[in-house]
Amino acid sequence: MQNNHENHREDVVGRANVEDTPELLAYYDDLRQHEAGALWTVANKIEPWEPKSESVPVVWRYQDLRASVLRSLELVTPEKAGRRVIYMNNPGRQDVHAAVGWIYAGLQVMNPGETAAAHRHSASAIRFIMEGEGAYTVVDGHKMTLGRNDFVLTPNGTWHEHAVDASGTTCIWQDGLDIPLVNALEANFFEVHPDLSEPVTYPVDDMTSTWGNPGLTPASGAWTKGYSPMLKYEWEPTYEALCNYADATDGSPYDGVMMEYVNPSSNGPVMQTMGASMQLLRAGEHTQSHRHTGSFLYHVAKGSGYSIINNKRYDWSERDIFCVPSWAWHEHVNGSATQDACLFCLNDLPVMRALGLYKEEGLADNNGHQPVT
Ligand code: GTQ
Repeated sequence: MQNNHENHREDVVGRANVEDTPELLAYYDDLRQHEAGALWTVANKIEPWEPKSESVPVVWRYQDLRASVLRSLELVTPEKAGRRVIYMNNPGRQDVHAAVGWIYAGLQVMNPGETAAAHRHSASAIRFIMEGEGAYTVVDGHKMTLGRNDFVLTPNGTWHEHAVDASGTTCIWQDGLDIPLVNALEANFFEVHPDLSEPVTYPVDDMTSTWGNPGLTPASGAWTKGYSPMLKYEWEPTYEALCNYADATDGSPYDGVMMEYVNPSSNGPVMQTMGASMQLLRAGEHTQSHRHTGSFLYHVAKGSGYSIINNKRYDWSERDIFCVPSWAWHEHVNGSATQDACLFCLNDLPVMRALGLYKEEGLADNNGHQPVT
């Protein structure tokens, strides 16, 4: 695999047009002795290049994974495993456990009455609830009850634990974290809570009640942290907002009717390293193709259809997870002529934007549609 990586580098970058004479080869050997090398042997500065992701498009079908995820209930406990999670591995990536780009994803499962101990780390996380009743997460003393298609943050540095009420049912949710990015930046700290649990010190769901009111912000609510104080975003108001917005707009030719989850104190992304959106594709809608930098992990919250990613068709239905790597052409199709479809998306756009690396272009040819090969 390392070879693949090297080959790939050569395709993207190309070698300079310098011939390997015995004199030069000896010179390269000499440089190696000093832990150095000649730039023109790894990167020419003649040909243009553009991002070529090592990650490949993948659909993780829930129908295929669900039974395996449930099987882990019999094999390990959250006490022993820390977190009972099956992670998603992008087949193009052998260097780290990534679903796409520098984003990690997993499916976590818990039985009623189980708890996963409180811990904290520099990586930031989100959870998107897939099935089950009675799940909750506690973040720095704020307890959040969680239902289907709810989305919850566990931002970097916050103590967080997960559990399912004894009166609930088996719960499965998607985890999404920036672990590969934070590890690549060599900035990850991790620690288990000394008491294995963090007491609940606020009224249940207080942050959603305080910050989740459309067009209103708490008068005494200064918030200076880098992440959204609205730690939980529920499905019902999200879907209602999308339906309202759909009445008022044609939407984007590339994304349909799309809304971003925001930090209500800044209108910026929910966390510094990861952003999230929910988009509605109207019945029969077929968007046009575009591509942009950044890595995108989609979760089908509602409906079914397909996406065309770099000239290949990928079918999806409710609960499937799929990815669009950086700079890949993509267009989405709602497969139903009568029902809308909704795609939740986790991405690293805040990183791309903060570092000045965001770039986007639309497909001009063929009315904006990719040929499927
Ligand atoms: O729930 O805190 O899938 O720390 C991976 C690492 C979940 C979590 C994961 C984690 C968590």
